[in-house]
Amino acid sequence: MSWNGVIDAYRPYLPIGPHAPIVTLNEGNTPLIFSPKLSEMVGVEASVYIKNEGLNPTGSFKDRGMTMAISKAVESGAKAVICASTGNTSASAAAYAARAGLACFVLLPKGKIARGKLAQALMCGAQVIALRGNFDDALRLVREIGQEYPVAIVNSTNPDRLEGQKTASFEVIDSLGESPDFHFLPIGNAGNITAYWKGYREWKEAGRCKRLPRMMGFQAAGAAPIYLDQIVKTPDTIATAIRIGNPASWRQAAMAVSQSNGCIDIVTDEEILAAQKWLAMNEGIFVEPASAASVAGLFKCMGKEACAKCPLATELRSSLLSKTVTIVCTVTGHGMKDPDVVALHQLKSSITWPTKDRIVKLMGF
Ligand code: AN7
Repeated sequence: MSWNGVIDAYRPYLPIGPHAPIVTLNEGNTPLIFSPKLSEMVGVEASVYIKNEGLNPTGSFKDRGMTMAISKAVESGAKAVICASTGNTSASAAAYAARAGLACFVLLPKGKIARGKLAQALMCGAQVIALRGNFDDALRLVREIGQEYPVAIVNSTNPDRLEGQKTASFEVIDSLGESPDFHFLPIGNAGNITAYWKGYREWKEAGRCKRLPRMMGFQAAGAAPIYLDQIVKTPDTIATAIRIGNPASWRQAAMAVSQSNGCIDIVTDEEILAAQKWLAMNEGIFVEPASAASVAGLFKCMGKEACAKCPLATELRSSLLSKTVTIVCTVTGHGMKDPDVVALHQLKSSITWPTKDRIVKLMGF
């Protein structure tokens, strides 16, 4: 059966009428990949899966929400859309707006957008406005402009975005036949963890599962307002996608974590880069730094540095984990979006005057 995107798959559960025009790039239906190595590290009866959202049409989870936001914008007669972005939202908005024939304006923090994402937005014809300031400044301006001018805001402050993004939880439950025990996610503007929690609750109400997961959210140590419980004025992290100091869905994300008996914690840039490298080296899954925050979080929960409140660490310490446990880590964006961080890992070598002998010697033969 052909896959025609998340609205086609889940229309009865989305706030969109039967006759609304659908703008889709066949997003969603991303693989849930079993990781034998992570499973073994967690425990004998553990199953750890990676939900690879980097395999969406524009290479990030944003497409699930964007199909909803742009379809609804078309339905309402909008001619233009606008968003603030750390990169992925702009790439997704630009692609879906191009498909719909809408003008697309994106406000970005200057010099802090991964090169691949900027290339995507520019190639799809978005009008890119780079600002001195961070994402939070850009979002504030977008909200003001959206109130006064005829442009639809397609940030996750638009509830349609979160409605689309909740379909990732539907897919996880449909694949596993039940909710996982723990769901690990990176947190930036905090929309995605909010959307996942909504999706899990709705699929339980719809009778598709019996229980709910614990939501485990990870912020970069230099951009951790929810963890610190205060706005971070100058957020900083190598994971530019989550370089956010005042998340729009702050309250909802905190609620998702407390209602699910989960945890919010931080991971350092070093831990993020180590997890990114580990995933690529051990599972062949190349993700962007922000995405690796979920896996870095799982490593942290398994280690001595786990925060005192961490429910997984508590279970691991009291060796409750002789029972089966299922863990899902969402990786949110593709590694090719941010080629510059790869330069941090050195090339093995380069050969100025190549000969077969020199090459095989380098190969260790
Ligand atoms: C790869 O593109 O905010 O907590 O403007 O690109 O729902 O914000 C991106 C966020 C995680 C955080 N991983 O998700 C934007 C933007 C990746 C991301 C997040 C983002 P939210």
